Amino acid sequence: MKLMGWAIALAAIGLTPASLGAQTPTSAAPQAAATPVAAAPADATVPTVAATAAPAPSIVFAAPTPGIGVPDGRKGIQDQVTEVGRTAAAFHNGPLLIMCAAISLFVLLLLGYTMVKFRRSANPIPSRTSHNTLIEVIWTVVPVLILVAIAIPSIRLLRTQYSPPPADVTIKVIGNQWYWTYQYPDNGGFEIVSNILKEKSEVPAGQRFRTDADGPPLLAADERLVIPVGKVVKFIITSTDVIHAFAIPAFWTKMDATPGRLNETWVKVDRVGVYFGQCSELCGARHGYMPIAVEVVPEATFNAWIASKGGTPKGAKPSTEATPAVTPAAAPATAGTPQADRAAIAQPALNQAATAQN
Ligand SMILES: [Cu+2]
Repeated sequence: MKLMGWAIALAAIGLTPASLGAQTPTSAAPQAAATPVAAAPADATVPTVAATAAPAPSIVFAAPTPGIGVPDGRKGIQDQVTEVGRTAAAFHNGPLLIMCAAISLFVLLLLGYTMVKFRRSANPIPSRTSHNTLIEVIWTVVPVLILVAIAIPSIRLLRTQYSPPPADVTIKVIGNQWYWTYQYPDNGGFEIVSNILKEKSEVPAGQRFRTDADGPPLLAADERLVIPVGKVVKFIITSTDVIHAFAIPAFWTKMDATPGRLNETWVKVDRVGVYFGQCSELCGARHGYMPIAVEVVPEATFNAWIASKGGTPKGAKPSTEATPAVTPAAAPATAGTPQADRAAIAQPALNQAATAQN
């Protein structure tokens, strides 16, 4: 009777063996998914000896083209490979520079004229003139007109830059101290971890180091952000720790990566190649060591690369959908967390662990 009493009491508070069994897998699953993700950044910052055992990439990355997408000692803005970049660079190199030079020259000449004409030796009794209505109107109206002339094309350019057309590919860019991760939510949700490539003298024998084919010192990365040529690529940019900035000069792209916030920008690159950028927000001790290397490839190559990372081309049926979801009746506790989401979390973790070894 005593046992019966205990059984009734346990059933009343819902702690029957059956309900305990149902809770266990659901609470354990997020932990299993989260563990590799948490461990990966540590692996990424401290390369392991197994680095050389990583599989070769399925596509051959291009070597940088001197003068394109990479600083080569020239002064001025890098050659632009997006329409927005070309328009902005032309605006900067044309009207803006001409206006700046003209205004600087005018002010310099005016200063020189005033210094000579109104010098003390030539004017023992200084003029007491303090107002001149015409001059005051001119020096108010002319600067306003100059600013309006600059503002109209600038605002048009900003509107183009910050109103993304419908995206062909969406990539989530995440800044971390001090490396980048790139997620491809349209292509199965896999994730790439991109670290700086160290110089030969900085790594133990047998480990991967930077070569000229990877890119210049401080700009070469072990994993490149791969995007298709001629397609609208939307970047959703955020950070896990402090403020970073995702900047690629040849695309005219610079956007802050702010923790807890999603910023958005886009590019449509019309030239195949490799382009380099850097974190452009002072983010800590290794701020100068988190380069961005972007490989722009034809769409077929992009799809092959996606497949090599375990992803699926956009529009294709993701392999994760083949797994039947747990029915709500069998696992009521999972109702708020779809099975597909959990698979999407687990899959980047596997890719992250693999790529972190490079
Ligand atoms: Cu940074």
